[in-house]
Amino acid sequence: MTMTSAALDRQPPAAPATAERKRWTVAEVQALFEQPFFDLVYRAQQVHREHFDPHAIQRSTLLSIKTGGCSEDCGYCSQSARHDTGLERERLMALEQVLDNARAAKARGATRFCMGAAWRGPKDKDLEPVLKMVREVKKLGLQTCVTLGMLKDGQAEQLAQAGLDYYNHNLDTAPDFYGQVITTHSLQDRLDTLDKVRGVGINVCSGGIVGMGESRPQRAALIAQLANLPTPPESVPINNLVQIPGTPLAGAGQLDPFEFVRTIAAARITMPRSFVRLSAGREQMSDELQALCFMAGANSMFYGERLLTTDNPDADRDDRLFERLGLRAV
Ligand code: SAM
Ligand code: DTB
Ligand code: SF4
Repeated sequence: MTMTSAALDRQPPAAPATAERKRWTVAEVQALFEQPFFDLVYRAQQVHREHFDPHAIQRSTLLSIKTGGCSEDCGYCSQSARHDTGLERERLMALEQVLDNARAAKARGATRFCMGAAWRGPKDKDLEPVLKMVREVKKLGLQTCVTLGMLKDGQAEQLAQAGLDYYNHNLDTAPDFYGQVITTHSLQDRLDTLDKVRGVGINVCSGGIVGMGESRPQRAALIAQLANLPTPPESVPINNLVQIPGTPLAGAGQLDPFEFVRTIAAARITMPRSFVRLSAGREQMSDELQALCFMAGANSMFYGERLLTTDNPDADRDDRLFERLGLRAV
């Protein structure tokens, strides 16, 4: 069967063989961050053009299928039961409502539909209805992604059998900052889940958050650990902290926006074949800042007016931005 060029655009690039791949030290990634801004962005744009069409941006739409009441204490998150954020808890969404959202996302032009649940990890009885959602969303002709927390033995296999395309599970931050943000599970727990996902052949979506009060070396360490995974993630979401009143991280100092662009550039250079996603925080960014992120190698975004519990730019605003920049959705 021959593939159309549109279908080819949607294929994740083949992961490079480990033998050819460079291992990045934190110092090397830090040295990237320390380059003059234009040198860094220029290099990132060169690397980007070697591997991708610089005008093509992948678009995923998010839906929170189970909101709030999470047992974990992630310091940034509106959905932790331990933070008083005023968020109303919701049970697992009914299949038909999920499908209505998926149809609307497809009609708007998204190619991937990401379903997020505020769980430490799914119980086996929780997984069954999610498997059904994956199968039914796929039938609409969308790629599927879920983010359900930590997986137990056997659960990744079930997701693979349902035909899941991507599993999102972020490393979130540097190993030596992790304990200041999250205490109810460890970074190793997260790495174990990524191993399970990789082991069954599901594409890995893993990135992190910046703007949580981490240092530049810690941002470099986050990027280095993602780039040095046995196989780099096919998709790397870079989130700028959305400060949520009632969470421990509300009131963290604002990150210099150029430092956010530097983080995108470092991800692009160290993971040349991965889709780097300009993720949470776009609502608070100017169009000009987003354009710099695309120039620094971001080639994926969340599309649609809602992330999980917070706002994202309206699709109309994004469509106008694409037009002004000569970008096209894939
Ligand atoms: N419970 C699952 C988990 O923790 O993997 C899935 C949902 S969780 C909300 C997915 C990711 O969203 C987190 O790992 C984090 O990187 C990102 N995220 C959550 N809240 C955020 C915020 N306020 N600002 C930026 N990113 C955030
Ligand atoms: C990711 O890295 N970012 C998305 C997705 N993966 C699941 C979530 C962003 C959440 C932002 C805060 C909120 O809307 O609750
Ligand atoms: Fe729960 Fe995920 Fe939020 Fe952590 S990030 S509190 S695991 S929903």
